[in-house]
Amino acid sequence: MAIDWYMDFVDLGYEPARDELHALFYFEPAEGISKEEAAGRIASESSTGTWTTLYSLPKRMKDLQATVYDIEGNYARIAYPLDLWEKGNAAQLESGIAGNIFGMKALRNLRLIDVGFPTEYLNGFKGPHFGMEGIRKMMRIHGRPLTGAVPKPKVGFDAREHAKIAYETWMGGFDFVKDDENLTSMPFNRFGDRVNEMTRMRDRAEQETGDVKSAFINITAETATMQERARMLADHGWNYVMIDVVVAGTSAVQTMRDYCSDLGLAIHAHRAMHAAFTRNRKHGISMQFLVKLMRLIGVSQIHTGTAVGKLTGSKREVALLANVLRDQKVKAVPHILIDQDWGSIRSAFPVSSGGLHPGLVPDVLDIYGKDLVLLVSGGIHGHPKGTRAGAIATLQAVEAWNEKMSLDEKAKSSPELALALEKWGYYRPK
Ligand code: CAP
Ligand code: MG
Repeated sequence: MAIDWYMDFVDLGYEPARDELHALFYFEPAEGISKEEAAGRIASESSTGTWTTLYSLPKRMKDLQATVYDIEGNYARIAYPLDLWEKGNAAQLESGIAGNIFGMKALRNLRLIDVGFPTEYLNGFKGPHFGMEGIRKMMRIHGRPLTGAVPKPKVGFDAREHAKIAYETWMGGFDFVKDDENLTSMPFNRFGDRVNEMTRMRDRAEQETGDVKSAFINITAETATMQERARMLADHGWNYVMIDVVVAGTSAVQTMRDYCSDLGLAIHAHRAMHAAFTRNRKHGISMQFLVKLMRLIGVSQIHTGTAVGKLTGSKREVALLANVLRDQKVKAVPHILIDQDWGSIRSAFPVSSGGLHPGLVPDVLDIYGKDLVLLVSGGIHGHPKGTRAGAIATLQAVEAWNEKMSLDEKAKSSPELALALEKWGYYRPK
């Protein structure tokens, strides 16, 4: 009498139905477990299976079973019937295809790489409120990257000092000032004080420059407080909030997407903590899946890496993440991306940040092109002539890239860039 039925979830000749959800996994079976059985266990545990055969099984179960339809080396593709997924419930999606399966003893390693969503599933979500075009229109920025900086060090300034640095950043020509991921509301810099000081400085900078100036002010907290903070920002004329989406949680981001949309607020998604599960190439969840989920839920932009800065992510990976966020139809890349037609889901901006300075700007723009939010933080506040000069130097580097001119050439007529190159050259932080 068989005690398990994992192989019932494997059919390598199966042709997935158009309205099924497809998942791509990297997997390594444990000792003594065949690849077919290991893949069958993934499909079973993430759909209608369990560890033992059962006394009785309603017919409906068979229709709801996931099916392993392709195994190529250590890569398995699994098709999931649409009825397994609650419409519009992103957390339930994660519990299914990114839940128990990571802890199965039958696997040494498992990594969820990508998911292909059928149109019927996409229709359960609203996606980004603005899209890249909407953001550009709102900010009156066309034909160039959007630029911003974080006051550095990460935390420790009081609200007035923080806003002063913001003013210098805006006067240097940058569009945005971003809170750091761990700055929320502390005794030395209360959220309300920061909003008031930042509003004062924004109004002054907008008056003096004639440009739209904005900020990604971090509202991360439990959801009711995030709603209160979003309302405060909207009341003070801001057009963005920032949320650390991984630590806030998928359901909180879903709630805030609609709440912010009603207030006309875009969401800047910081991805702090992602590397706890995206970094290990053999186990965890890919950044492709995280950016895809966040575009589906509807953030306006999310960090995707620099390839040349201080945090992980190869050039190829970074460029593919940008495609997942910006393109209408994402092409398949073997073992990395499943093709995805986003239908009516609007686009979102990739955000490149982390260890950047003017000398690295062309490398980043070579990867991303101009549809990007470029954040250079330490790389402007560390400029020999200070924040404003650092922002000017960064924008001179963006100009050089646009003009297809080397930075050394540009520096001959751009003193702020010359000083930045003197200090950092083309150094790539580790
Ligand atoms: C960058 C940053 C961002 C990282 C996040 C920091 O500051 O503010 O949080 O970019 O990484 O705290 O390090 P610097 P990622 O520009 O001074 O490094 O963008 O990869 O999610
Ligand atoms: Mg930061």
